[in-house]
Amino acid sequence: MKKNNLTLGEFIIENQKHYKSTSGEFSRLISSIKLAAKIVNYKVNKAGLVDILGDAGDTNIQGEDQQKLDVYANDVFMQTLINREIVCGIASEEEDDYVTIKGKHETNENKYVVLMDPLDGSSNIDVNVSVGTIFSIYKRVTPTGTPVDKIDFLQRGNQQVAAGYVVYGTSTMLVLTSGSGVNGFTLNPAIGSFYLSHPNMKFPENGTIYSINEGNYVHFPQGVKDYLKYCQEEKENRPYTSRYIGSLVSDFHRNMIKGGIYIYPTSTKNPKGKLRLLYECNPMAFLAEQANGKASDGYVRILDIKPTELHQRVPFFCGSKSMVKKLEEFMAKYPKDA
Ligand code: P6P
Repeated sequence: MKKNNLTLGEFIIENQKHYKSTSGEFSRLISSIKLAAKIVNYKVNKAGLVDILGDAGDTNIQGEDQQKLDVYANDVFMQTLINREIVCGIASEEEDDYVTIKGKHETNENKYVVLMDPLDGSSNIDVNVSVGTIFSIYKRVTPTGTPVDKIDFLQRGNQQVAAGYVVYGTSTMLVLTSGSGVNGFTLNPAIGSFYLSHPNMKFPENGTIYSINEGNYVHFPQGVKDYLKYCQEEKENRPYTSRYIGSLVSDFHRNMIKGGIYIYPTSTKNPKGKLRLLYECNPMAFLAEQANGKASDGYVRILDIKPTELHQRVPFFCGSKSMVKKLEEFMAKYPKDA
């Protein structure tokens, strides 16, 4: 069979050896994420047709209005993972605290925890712009059979066993790494299967696209302001192109294919940055590094940051290696809080 006709399921089986899991638990975990993605994809594509738009009348811990699809996507991923009894705990942007999942025997014998942003970029839903799901998978650090603890979720990103995203765009793709490169799978909605369409995805070393909300310019650190001026000057292969969708998964995906950098710095409105370390920055940073890219907070590698809180935020600079390195050079000229 030609490699690029592999379904996601077949790919997982073929690459079982990479998953350091002999019992097939990891394959079943990815399979449950795949199923949830298909269910959410169906709803996202129908959002304009049924009364599912608009606020659910609730707000999440971030104080953000919960769109009905946010709530729906969270429920689907949570239920799919719980029903299959594959993980011992889940943390989600839409849940105030982590959720412990006991097995049949009211114990926590499963060894994986999942952290997720079930529907990132949801403010784009009612303007018909791509949104995405982001997930991060760790092995628990507490012994199996004992209660799950916060330390199972507050692991450094360099401990992830897998990470990925689903982009619900012009086509729906699931992009996945388990530490041996990045592979993209495109959903064939007629069949309901994800097919390997983008094997071994890599960030181009250089890029000419920068993604940032320049509306916050006056609040940016001086190093970021200097970098933006560098991007915009008429010199060498500059000015670069500015592209910002306002959906991390979509901006990241385009930058990985074409080359580019995504920047969400600190600002007075977001003094620690806006993006969450555990279920946005760490999984995207794992994917970026596995695709020969780079991800930092402007000073240190994202994957080396020691988490202290489930919903903590960090500045996020991620994409083509040479572009992130150049931005870090500008940031290094000033004290950290300048
Ligand atoms: P802003 C969506 O809410 C999100 O978390 C990312 O997907 C996106 O890149 C960013 O925030 C957009 O934030 O402040 O530019 O609207």
